[in-house]
Amino acid sequence: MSQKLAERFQKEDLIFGVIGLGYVGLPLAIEAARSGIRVLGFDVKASVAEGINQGFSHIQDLTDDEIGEQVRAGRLEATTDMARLAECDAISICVPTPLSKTRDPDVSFIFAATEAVSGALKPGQLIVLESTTYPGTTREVVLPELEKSGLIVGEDFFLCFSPERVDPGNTVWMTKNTPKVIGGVTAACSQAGVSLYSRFFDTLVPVSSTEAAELTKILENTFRAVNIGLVNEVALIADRLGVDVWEVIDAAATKPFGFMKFTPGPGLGGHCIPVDPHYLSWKMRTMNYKTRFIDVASEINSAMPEFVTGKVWEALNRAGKAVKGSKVLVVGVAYKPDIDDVRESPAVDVIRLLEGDGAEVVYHDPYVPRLEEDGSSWEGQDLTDELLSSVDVAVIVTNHSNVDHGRIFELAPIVVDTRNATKGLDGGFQEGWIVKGPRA
Ligand code: SAJ
Repeated sequence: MSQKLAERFQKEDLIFGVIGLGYVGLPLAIEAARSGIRVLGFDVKASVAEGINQGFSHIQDLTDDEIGEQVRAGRLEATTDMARLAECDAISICVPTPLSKTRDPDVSFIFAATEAVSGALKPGQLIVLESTTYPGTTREVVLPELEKSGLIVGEDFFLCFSPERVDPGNTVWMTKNTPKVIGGVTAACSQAGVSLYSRFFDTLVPVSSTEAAELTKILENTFRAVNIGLVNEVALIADRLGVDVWEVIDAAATKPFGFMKFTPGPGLGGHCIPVDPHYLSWKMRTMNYKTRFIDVASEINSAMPEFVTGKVWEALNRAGKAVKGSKVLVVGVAYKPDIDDVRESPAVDVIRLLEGDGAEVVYHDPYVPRLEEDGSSWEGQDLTDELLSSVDVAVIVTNHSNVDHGRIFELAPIVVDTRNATKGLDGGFQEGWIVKGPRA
């Protein structure tokens, strides 16, 4: 590593800019600040910037004190003024990479951030893209925009890709102690990235290019989407065979090698796992290659809400009731347990399908007091005895640890359980996902 380069990003008075202060950018900013680096956070939402400057946290994984401590120490300041990017020695871009309405990559947030960086680009700056995206984005979208400044990458400025690996709600693996992959456009870029990031990440994993780093991240999330798709198909198979899929997966998980446990569920939620593989399949379509595993897994995962509502149909039918006019309680609408995020949550699909069949749908989720989606909104209900005895069926979609599923099992007349939350409860019978109600 050239000594000069290392020194540049090891200097005490370095200013580190982070664009995008969400569940990725804000923890990154806090880790850098904790290491003694002065951080300037950038967000397009004034409310986010103001909240941080007042010492408030708007994300679940950070407390107000953790934010306030760095703000009061003068190591963290947030702003919406993108011109201040010129004050930074290094800048990380942590903006969303959603899918467009046509399920194609939407890199508009990356492009907007890159334009702002390009406008303030100065010799010596290190730019790191962290947003999950298709292989080639850093070199094909970010680099050309930055080179409009006339500066040369690897000489005048440095450009890397380093994927985020934030698992919301995970209290074991967090920003600092999760190994961090990083790849530069040139060797000097990688050296610059490693020099800076080694100040606040415990373990760095340098790779040979930005494409290698981009594909590493997509592989990680595609691995999850495909394996979740596999166990969801096993759930469909077990249902047809009259076998308890939870028993089978728990038994398979006793294999001490060569097996990794995934669990079936109501579908795939979150802003990563259902989204990121589509970035790769889109990119490969432009290269006339069909990413079959991704496409099949997506087909199965997105069909799970219909499987769940089919179980509700079946359970009500056994009681001589139609879905139309029935009152259904959806338990848990966040996209996974013990978090408050509802993005891409399969619970919304389940609610819409049941309402489309004429059911009256109410929900309970202690993390989500109010659910809003595409112009519709629902108020969360308290889990009272009156509510539980007033519904025709309760369907457990997300199994938060702080919800008393035993009480739901006891008081609701029919229970459909998509998460094995009622495992081992006596009284009812375990027949697939209809865990309580009249037999077939
Ligand atoms: N899910 C299943 N069965 C499983 C695991 C998950 O149905 O066995 C569902 C969940 O209910 C959820 C969705 O899949 O709806 C995604 O779950 P997730 O556990 O992958 O959680 P995310 O999307 O919040 O975070 C993931 C990270 N999670 C883990 O590694 C456990 C990680 O893959 C990435 O760091 C992160 O996405 C990201 O930001 O890319």
